Amino acid sequence: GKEKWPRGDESVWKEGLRSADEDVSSITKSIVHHVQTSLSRQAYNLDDLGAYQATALSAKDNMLLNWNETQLAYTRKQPKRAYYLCIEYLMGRTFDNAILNLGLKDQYREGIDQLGFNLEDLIDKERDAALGNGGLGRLAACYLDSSSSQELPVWGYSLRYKYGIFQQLIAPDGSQLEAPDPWLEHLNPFEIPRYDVQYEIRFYGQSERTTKGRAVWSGGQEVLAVAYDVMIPGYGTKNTNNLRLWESKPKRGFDLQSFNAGDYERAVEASNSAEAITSVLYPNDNTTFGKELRLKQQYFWTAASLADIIRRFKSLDKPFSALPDYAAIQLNDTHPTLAIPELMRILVDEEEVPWDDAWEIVTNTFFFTNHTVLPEALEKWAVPLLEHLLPRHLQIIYDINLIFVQSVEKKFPGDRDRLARMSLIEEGYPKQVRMAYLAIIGSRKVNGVAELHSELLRTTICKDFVEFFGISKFGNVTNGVTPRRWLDQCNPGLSALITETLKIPKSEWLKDLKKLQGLLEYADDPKFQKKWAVVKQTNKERLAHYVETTLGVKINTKAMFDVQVKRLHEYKRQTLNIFGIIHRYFTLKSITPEERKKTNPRVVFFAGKAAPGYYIAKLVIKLIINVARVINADPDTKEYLQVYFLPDYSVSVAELLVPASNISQHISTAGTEASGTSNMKFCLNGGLLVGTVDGANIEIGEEIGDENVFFFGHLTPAVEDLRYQHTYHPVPIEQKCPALAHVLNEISAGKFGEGQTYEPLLNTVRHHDHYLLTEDFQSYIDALKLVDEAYLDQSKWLKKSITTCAKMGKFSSDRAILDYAEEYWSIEPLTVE
Ligand code: 4GP
Repeated sequence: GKEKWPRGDESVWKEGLRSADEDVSSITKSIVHHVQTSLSRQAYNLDDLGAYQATALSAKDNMLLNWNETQLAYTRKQPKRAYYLCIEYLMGRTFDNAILNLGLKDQYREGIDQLGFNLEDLIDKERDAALGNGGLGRLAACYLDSSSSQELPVWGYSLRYKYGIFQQLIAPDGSQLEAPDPWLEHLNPFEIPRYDVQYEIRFYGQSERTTKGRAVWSGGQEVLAVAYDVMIPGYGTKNTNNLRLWESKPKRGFDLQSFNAGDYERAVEASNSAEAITSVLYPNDNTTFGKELRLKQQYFWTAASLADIIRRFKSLDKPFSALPDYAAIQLNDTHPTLAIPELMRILVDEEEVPWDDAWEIVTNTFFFTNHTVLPEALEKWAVPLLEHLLPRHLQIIYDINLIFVQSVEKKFPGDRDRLARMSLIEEGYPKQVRMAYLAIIGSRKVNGVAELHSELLRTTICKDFVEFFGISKFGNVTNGVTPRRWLDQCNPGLSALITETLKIPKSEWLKDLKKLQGLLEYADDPKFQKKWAVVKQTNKERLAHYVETTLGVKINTKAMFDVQVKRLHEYKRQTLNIFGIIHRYFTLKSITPEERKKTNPRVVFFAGKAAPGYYIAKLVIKLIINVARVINADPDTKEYLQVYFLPDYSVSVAELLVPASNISQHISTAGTEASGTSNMKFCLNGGLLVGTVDGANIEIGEEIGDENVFFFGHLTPAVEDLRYQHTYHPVPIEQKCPALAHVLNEISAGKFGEGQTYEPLLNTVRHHDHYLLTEDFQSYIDALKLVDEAYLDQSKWLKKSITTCAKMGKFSSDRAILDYAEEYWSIEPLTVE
């Protein structure tokens, strides 16, 4: 039946409702309105930044209408929802994506033009929301886009860091310097502060056990979590999901007693410590950081998110046993694992649900994805720290562990080693809680992010757990990327060419990426190849323009563009690339000018940040920059080889690099890169791939044909043996790989600046060589030779490029999110009318 209007005169309300802007004139009206009111400025004193803000506010209004309807539909229809808990969301810019998803980009362009501004200039005024380090956070952003676009009821939860990932500056000597990223220093048009949504979060204090496994946790410090909502517009749909970010605030402004006594510093101490929780994103990728403040962040975020989820569930008036029918909670890596003992605490202590029933609910509500097998990334928290900060949670973890270990003992009687291996508590000084194990036993299903990675999980980290729970608990969802941002938005030329060629509306292939296959029939067509090449060339020129304005250098856009952009990490082997470049440089120097003319000119781009405390990674940046300096200045070779390091890599810089690459490098030691997602972005934009047989590279090869990928290097099963050999039967590098030895010796000898500087880096290769550069260098060089040869035949190359793009359908994040929805969360699309 029809619902009763809640208050006042319904028609007056309805008349007052704003309707969506659909034409240019309503858009310009709304922009002018925001200039006049929200910004209180005028045409006389409006600069690009102000114009951007007013325009963004108008786009936000349009998104908000859809957002409101979406939330109302969810509340009314009560579907099962999924909650994606991720400590990082690397969103990048919002405005361009928003008007594209709303289908209003042309209207905005014209309106802005009429107001005397230029759309691209305004787009450039937006600062990236960089609340993430790399792959993990960007994946989360792609998944939110896909959840809205596929009309799935999904919310994200994270923290509203005041400072995102640091700004990277490069000192004259090539060192990385870090500056803060005060991304909120101007108005952020795309967030809605929800002062009405607040929770109190407790830290420290005492936990007194009572009866029936319950306890009372009291005392300590209480901090407020305040919600900020970010709208996530779907493409070609009204569905607009929500990303809720928590900000920490002191519960009481300051300590009045100290204030009155004149001790002002003391008075604001508590308030500072509360605000510190969400002040900064930890700048580490694929590594843990065992600091108390990080643990505080994790608990603050998971506790606030759970309080919010439980409040919403309780409004449905169902028994707690129904929670898994209404909520699936995705633990994205181990960072939110405290949600497991926190939900136990809420159910057992606050809601008086018996322990076993509570555990049944918990283990049907959570799902866990692992994103890396690197040992330095496996989170463990010291027991004394946990006990101090979260005394009740430690008790709960011990109780969970006791029951679990008993059940393992029952299944494998007398197997002491197994019990020690599987225990949530690792012995030692101090004892540590193994968060991945807690996530595994507390979740309904566990998955990795590419076939190889999921298989490695099943046979290594999770092996004992597979034997205990059975294989069906351990699945795979290969990562994906959103084709909206990573093709349509970043490469409008290619998007238009694809639409024109497929002869279907853009919205059709963008939401069903397998449709790209329709391009295959044109892969050999010289006319189509020509158009394809023109788009690539335009993108290369766009990138060259950016490089010229930021670095002040002109680059040869006729050369092959070769790109490696990602976090600096030893396992990702930027070193292999820079050593390969040095090798190429020496080769070019050793041949005659005539022979040089026959070589394939190459411009190599690097970009990426190193964690501020990661000494070797920072040395790699320094080496790249100093090698570039020498090579770029050499008159003998500069036409054939150029190297650039673009500072301050970001989502927005990636949007320029990805469409411009002819070839990109994904060259991690086999078995170390869980998936990789930029490999997908480059291929989707018709760039070819040089890569190891690792992560999602393998599945890309399966889809597009191995003949279209330049694979090289040892395979995963060989890696362990090789490392063993390196440790117990080391062979000097001169013997194992003379070409690489020569490169290292020249660096030591000071060819690229003070050789001594690089010794610690070079020694990681000379001794032990954990990442197997000496093993893979020769086949890497050989693969690059094949690249050069292939590039000489442009028609064949273009065919490869077109085929690659055409067969990338699998790697849409729409496929991935639907996989999670069906196989894991059991949620269904709900179309907002
Ligand atoms: C990354 C993995 O290193 C990368 O291979 C994967 O594509 C990405 O997650 C998304 O699944 N891991 C991290 C991390 O960023 O911090 O562990």
